[in-house]
Amino acid sequence: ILSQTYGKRAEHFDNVAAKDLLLTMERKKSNLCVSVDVTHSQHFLDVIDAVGPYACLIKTHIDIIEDFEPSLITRLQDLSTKHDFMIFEDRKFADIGNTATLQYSKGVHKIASWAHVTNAHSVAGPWIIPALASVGLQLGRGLLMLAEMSSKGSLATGSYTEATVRMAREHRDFVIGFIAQRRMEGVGLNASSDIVPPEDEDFLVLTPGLQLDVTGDHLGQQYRTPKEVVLEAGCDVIIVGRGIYGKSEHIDVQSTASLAEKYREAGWSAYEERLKKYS
Ligand code: UP6
Repeated sequence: ILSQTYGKRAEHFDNVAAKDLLLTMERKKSNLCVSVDVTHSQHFLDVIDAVGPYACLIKTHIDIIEDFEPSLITRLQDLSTKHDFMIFEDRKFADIGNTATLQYSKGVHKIASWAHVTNAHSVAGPWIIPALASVGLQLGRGLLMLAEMSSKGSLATGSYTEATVRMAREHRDFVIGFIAQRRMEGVGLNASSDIVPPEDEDFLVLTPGLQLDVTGDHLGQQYRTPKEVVLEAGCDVIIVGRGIYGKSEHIDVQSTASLAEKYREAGWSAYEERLKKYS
């Protein structure tokens, strides 16, 4: 996997969202996902418009927007077309299947109708996957399972991570990969696994917890650099939030755009170095 280009790896996936994401990455020369965790619509749109040219994926927490109106989604979709990026709603579904299905398709946000990719915890067991797939698959959506977390003291380690990967392996049509800190192919295989993965098993790994000059925040977040994440740990997509849009309530378009370009460049050159190293 590590010796193959993102474009080539698109052939490993039947899932439409996975293919589209890999092809977008190749086309834009970007493995950067920008996490836009700001709380007002205009600020949200301004950040996305500034970073859009450099990102393959924009990650949202739509439920933190204070002045949310359905028209925000249309404007987000317009920016997605304008800048050629995909949309990932970081909803972290974690409930029983029936409730997760409702949270995914209904309510104010109707996530399934616009988010190409979303994610789920495995804490409630495997049924969350077919539940979300019953809504998302026909819309061409993809799911990431949270196999590990970037925060200090996370319980998603060891046998929890392994069980999560086994769940994903049983639903390759809808699960396209993981939120994790390292590669997950081959994880969780043991005598009790019924499923034998193909030799070229390929899961996308999207990794949060990156900043260039900071090692953490005061609430348990832990940061690594693009080089550590992409070259050394073999992850595919770097997810960067505050490292790009900063702390201010108001956007400085110039510096936001130039930081996005800096992370794009750092992520992409780590990937090119990785291709060289493993080819
Ligand atoms: N996120 C993590 N760690 C995880 C999973 N998700 O940080 O293990 C999400 C957070 C936030 C973003 O919910 O939206 O990634 C990281 O933001 P930051 O770069 O500003 O720390």
